[in-house]
Amino acid sequence: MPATNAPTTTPDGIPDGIPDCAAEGLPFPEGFLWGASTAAHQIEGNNVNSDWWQLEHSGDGRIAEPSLDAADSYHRWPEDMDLLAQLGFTDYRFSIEWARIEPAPGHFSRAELAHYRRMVDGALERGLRPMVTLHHFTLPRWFADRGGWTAEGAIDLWERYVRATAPVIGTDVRHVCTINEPNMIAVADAIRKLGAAAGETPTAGTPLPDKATTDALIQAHHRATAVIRSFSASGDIRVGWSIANQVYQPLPGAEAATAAYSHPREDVFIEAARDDDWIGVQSYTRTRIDPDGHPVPAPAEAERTLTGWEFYPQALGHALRHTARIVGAVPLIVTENGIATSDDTRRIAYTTGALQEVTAALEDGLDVHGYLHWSALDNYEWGSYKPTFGLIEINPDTFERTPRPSAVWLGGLARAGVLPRA
Ligand code: IFM
Repeated sequence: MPATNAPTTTPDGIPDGIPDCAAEGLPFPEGFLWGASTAAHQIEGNNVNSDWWQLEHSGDGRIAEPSLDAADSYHRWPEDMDLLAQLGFTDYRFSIEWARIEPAPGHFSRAELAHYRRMVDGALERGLRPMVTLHHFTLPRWFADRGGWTAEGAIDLWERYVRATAPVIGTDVRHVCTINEPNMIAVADAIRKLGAAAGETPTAGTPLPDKATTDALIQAHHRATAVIRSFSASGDIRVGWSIANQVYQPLPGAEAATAAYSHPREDVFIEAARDDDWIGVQSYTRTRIDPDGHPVPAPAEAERTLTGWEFYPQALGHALRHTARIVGAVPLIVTENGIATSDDTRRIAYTTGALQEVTAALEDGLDVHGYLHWSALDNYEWGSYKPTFGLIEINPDTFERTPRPSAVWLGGLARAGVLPRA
């Protein structure tokens, strides 16, 4: 299934200016996942039955721009998968959309389940191993309207949805991510409650996640894990979830304050993964904490990305080691890591630094099973299209896909089967 604009470049023929670190690299461990990630609402378009669509059109000014057609991947997913496979990637993480599958309580769309099953088959046919996320931030409107995760009966309703996804997952999806960044979902709930109470939202650091949402999400994850393991008993499905690692770093004398800051915001979610088959590590930047337990802004001279985050690729090494310390023997997979930039040479520089951290972690004996870059495509960054995270550029008018040099470079590493060393 050739895509017309796919680069045919191999590591031997990479264009000028793209570093080739394959020569001195560390060979991937057997079965290493090498891929890119996306999420349904951010790329599909017209997710009209979701709570996010409702928020985007509420007219209350909280959202800068609506998602509308996004990258039209609902229709163009074959093209996206063609490109990723041709670039050299071996794994593709995408999410399936609860709001499409169950647009009204208890009404499951056979057409949407078939749509997502076609995506799983499409990935497998192209030699891409699918990693399927069941919930990536967006909820069906009806579920949000009845109170979301902490409403009575919410976990049973979630379980009913997870059971309904059995035909999509089958026995041939290897990795299932139950919930993406549950810690950020609990933070968002806390902000919503604060906003409702005080008429405003906090601006500094990571707000304390809502405790009731935290507990509900951990329960939801454990429930989903049991269900998926039961319907895949004859297969080799590995279930986990992905945590947003903010890389809390103590300033001198702030070790205890940092540990206290980190626990409810991150560690409690990592602890909940101790019986999982893998845990997803998602890291972008760092947050330094002072001895009073307050986050300290990055220095004024620090390079910042289009999201305003400090350019700090070393964050991934900290995130992997922090996660491993808490979770124990559970395998680690980097399920997101990347940079919003309009300068693709900075994307390559950032990703090189991050991959060198993965190499160092492996050499130190950490059990890292994969690296999936965020993101495969430019996408809807929760309120704005301005922060471009994509290895593949999207023309917002024509939806034309153009792989950036970083995509060719990263795919080249996949083909060479190596990770760069520092
Ligand atoms: O775009 C998000 C994604 O949905 C979850 N992890 C962080 C990304 C960048 O902000």
